[in-house]
Amino acid sequence: MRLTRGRHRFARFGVIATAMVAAAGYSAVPQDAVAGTPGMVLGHVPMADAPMSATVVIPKDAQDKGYATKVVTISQGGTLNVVNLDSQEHTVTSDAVGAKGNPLFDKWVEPGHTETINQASRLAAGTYTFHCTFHPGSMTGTLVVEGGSGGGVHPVAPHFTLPLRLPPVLTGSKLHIPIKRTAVRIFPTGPKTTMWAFGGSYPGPTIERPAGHDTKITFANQLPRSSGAVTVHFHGDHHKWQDDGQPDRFLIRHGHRRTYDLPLTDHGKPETEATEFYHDHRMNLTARNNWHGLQGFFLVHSKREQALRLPSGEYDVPLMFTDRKFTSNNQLTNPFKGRTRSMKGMTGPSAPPGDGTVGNRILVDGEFAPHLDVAQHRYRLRLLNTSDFTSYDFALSDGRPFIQIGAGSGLLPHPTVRQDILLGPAERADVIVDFSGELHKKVVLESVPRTNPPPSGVGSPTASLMQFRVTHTASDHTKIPSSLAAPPPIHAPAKVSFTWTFALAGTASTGTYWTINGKPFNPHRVEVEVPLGATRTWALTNNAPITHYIHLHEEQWHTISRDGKRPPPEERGLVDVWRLDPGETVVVAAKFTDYTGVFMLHCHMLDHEDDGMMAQFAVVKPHSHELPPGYHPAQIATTAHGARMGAMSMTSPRSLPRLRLTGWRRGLDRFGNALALELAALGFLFGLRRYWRTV
Ligand SMILES: [Cu+2]
Repeated sequence: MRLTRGRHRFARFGVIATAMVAAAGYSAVPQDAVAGTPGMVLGHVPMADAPMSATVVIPKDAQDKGYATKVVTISQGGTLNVVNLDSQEHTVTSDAVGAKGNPLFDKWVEPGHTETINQASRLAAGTYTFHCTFHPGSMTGTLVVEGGSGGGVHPVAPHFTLPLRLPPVLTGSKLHIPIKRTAVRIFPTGPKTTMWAFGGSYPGPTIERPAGHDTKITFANQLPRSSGAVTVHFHGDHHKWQDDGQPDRFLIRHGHRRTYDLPLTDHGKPETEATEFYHDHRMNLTARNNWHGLQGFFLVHSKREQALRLPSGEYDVPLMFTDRKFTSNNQLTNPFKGRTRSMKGMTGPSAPPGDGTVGNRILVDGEFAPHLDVAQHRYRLRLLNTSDFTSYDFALSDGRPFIQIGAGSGLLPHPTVRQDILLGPAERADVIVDFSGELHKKVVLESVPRTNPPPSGVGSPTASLMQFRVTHTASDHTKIPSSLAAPPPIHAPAKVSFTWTFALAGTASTGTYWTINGKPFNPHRVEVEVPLGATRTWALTNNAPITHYIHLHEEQWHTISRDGKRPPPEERGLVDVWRLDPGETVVVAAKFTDYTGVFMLHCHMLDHEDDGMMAQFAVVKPHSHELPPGYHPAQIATTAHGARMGAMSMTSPRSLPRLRLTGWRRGLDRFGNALALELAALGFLFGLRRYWRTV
């Protein structure tokens, strides 16, 4: 996207880069694979003539075009510079990493700036691939360091020192989980990392419950007062709107507690089995609160799943992947501090699209580069990406495939064979990996660059994430059935009744910001109402210049089509997050059962969500347009901008042409609306007081 305001220096700190197998990002020169790379002229550069200084040029529209300098050569000890001629920030970040997993060089460069990459001067002779951490799909290049005495900094392959530490498991029907600061062992050496944690662990305890069994979870906010109120969303679950982790209502304030009631049923039947997760959803602060650690697994098990004889127990392993950036003392950096202190108006709805809370270390279940000792047995791995921003394209180092059996909110109808699996923030994939016949082998789970991303589509970093060590034998009574579990049938209307459009609004002169249907998020506004019991077909369209991952709350959703075609096999189960590359449209459907109330949809790249790419729909009693107190329909949006954009973008049958009101009439109209809102807010407060007394 275009960054049209100049004050973004705090908006993007980090870098995605990665812990990589050294060989993936580095080789000693000369090297055939590198010489064969398009644009490389290694053979034409006489070794003795390698320049003492060279510059990587980032051109205008680099996100689409890549670096202007695809290959750059310096003598060992020479100077490497970078010039950014684009209007966005970019980085030059090595794929290869050092002893602690940091990229060997990593330079962030603002629009219009020139920087020197000092770390490049210390490198050993060799060939180093690099990428932009914000655009790893489209921006890649190669640095060749020539000559020298053989000394210098070399890449280090990850040692996978720490054994994988699974979070504690909670299975009770009434759970109590404090939310507090805790010290987490993320790296094998050095201090532990202070995080905000559910239940004192990161990830939080894995909640495992049978579908159809009511579950009450009480969270107590014991974080420092300065952390503010939090709110917990059960991602993928179906429950009352009060228990949905509303961004600015039903909060858990400092020193208080709140009980969430999850019946785990849908229309009187047990919910589908699913790999869900729970995480904070606080308005404008979701990225911050998740970065600090408020994330955990929620696994729902079903009877039909048990009958399938899939790997279970110790052979069912939830794996949460997420990137973070650390200080030299192993503490989380705070990319949000600068934003909230000195960027007033630069966060929240209508903030400029400063996307990219990214890290340079990828954690697996809260550890950097762990290993897991496995048996010669089939394993069910539940892959979940909880990064604020980054996507990963998962693959196994020995080239074996994943057998994907589930996605998002449930099992797939049939297993599907995947060589690699791209998951954006909040996406899940349940896969089976078979380690039989592999005794004493080591297999690395990697992130690989996304194959042929569409123009401006999201890419993925190269990284070694964790290692499986096949250490022992075990008899295996599991199987991979040819049929798994079809999603419950749905009679979706053929006609799309509402379209959600994700885009930028504004102009270069006024500044741009993220929108849904032309408007930034307003927690009081409801875009569309759905009568309880109705089934609706909606379209999700990405008109923005980059990929978004769109999440719909509350129901478990069917994907009807992707770009006019039948969805791919991995989208034929129930899902709740869809990757939308630029220009893509996904048609989805759900039956709205059990609960009236207000629910969200948003981009799950959490900076986008916090910066306004969020909206709400309401489930209402049939033949009623009654919204809970404190909400109003989009038609009476009170800001001039909201009204204008709302009128332009509504495609609901309910949306009426806006009346051209005269000045005094408009004033009266606004006064009326304001009064209605005040009264509604009062009613809401009284309701809330009553509610609080009852809990
Ligand atoms: Cu987004």
